[in-house]
Amino acid sequence: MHKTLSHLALAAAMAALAAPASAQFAKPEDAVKYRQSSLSVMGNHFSRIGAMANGRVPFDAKVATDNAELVATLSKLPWAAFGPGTDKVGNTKAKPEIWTEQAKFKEASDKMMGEATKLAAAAKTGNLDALKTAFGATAASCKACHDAYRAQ
Ligand code: ASC
Repeated sequence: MHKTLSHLALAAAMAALAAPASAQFAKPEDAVKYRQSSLSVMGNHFSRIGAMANGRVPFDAKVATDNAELVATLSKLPWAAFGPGTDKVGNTKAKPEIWTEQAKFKEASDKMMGEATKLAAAAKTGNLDALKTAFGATAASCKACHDAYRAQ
């Protein structure tokens, strides 16, 4: 019995993972809200690291690491919410190029996730110069995507 139940649970979990990303949102508006929210929370934690990198608040490696790990985790979230049919919804600033240049958009998002992972590693070293360098590279990857794919 337990074995059957756990098989069912596993099958359900696998079906959920295999489902197209768009199927995870009841409405296109929900996808837009999700991607805007995850990017907003990510930006909040990123800016706390920026405050240290720019000398506005004292460098604390533990705080920087906690925030950078959140950024690295959050950086994985927005992309599944840029599914088909979510291009002209509500107050989105997403440019049509996201859907016409999917390989390039993926490359840009992969770049940002990679830089965020490096930022967390840099924060952990406790070396402020390493943090500054990695913060700059991560910010550049945010900006590159905004410049190409976000309307003013
Ligand atoms: C931030 C934030 C962004 C990026 C970007 C970098 O702190 O919220 O979107 O940095 O402004 O240019």
